[in-house]
Amino acid sequence: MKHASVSEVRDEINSALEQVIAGWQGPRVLVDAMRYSLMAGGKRFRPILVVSASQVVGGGGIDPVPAACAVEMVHTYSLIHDDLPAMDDDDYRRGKPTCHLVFGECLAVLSGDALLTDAFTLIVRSYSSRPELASSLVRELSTAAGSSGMVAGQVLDTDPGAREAEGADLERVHHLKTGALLRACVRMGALIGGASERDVARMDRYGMLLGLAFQVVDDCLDATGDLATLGKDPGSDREAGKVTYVDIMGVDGARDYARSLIDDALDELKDYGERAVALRWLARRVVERTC
Ligand code: GRG
Repeated sequence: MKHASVSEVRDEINSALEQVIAGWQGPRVLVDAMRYSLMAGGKRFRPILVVSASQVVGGGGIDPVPAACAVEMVHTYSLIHDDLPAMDDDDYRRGKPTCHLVFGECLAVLSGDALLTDAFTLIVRSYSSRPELASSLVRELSTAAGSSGMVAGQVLDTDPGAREAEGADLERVHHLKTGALLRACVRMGALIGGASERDVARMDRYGMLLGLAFQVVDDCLDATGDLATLGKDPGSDREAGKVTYVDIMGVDGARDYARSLIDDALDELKDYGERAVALRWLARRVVERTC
């Protein structure tokens, strides 16, 4: 699937996810809950990043799609858990009632657990002929998602006491909560594509800048968007009393900051010519997006 357009990659990810789901053998109600959230219509930004980063460094002949699907499964788990009453208590996600409203809290917790766990099974099975690559991909994804990555960010974001005790500023919280997974996407794609250490380092910096810009724009959308365009309730940050980039810089200032982060991210791609077309497009989408 080298050099396919972004929408072709999205279609390929969606069909691959359907195939993954077809292989699930758990209780029907669990599979239904997992499928409901996974196929609810996300942008597939993270899996597209994995595939696009693999193309930048040559592609290497190894299929990035299973790793891309695994990242989307981890992302979907985090959204299901984030929406629970114990966390953000949200009613809508991806334009549909949240998983716990449809299936109940117990199944929502468990379907998130299963998506997270099955993501690693998918990687290990799909790359079994390349055990070193499989191990590197598991390390990248587990580190990004775990107690020193996304979960750490979620704790700092939801617990002001923990944030204060750790001396964590807003930027640190977002690097962990949103940036770590986006960074892992491009690092995983680069590893699948057979990247040199220098390329991985460039992808890492691109991912870090993109992740921060993504969150800054998310704060703007939370302050200015509506349910119809966002697919989730806006204003949840304000309701939860969270400090956002909009509080610090205003909407225009936050948008300017996001643009400057994206300019820096694009700089990291300047040596890759045509092979980085998709990564450049994705970076621009981060600041242009409305949902
Ligand atoms: C529960 C461990 C745990 C972590 C939750 C993802 C997350 C961490 C919280 C979601 C809340 C939020 C608004 C985070 C900021 C940015 C973000 C991750 C938005 C959702 O991702 P999109 O916009 O969503 O890519 P789609 O639905 O398109 O996949």
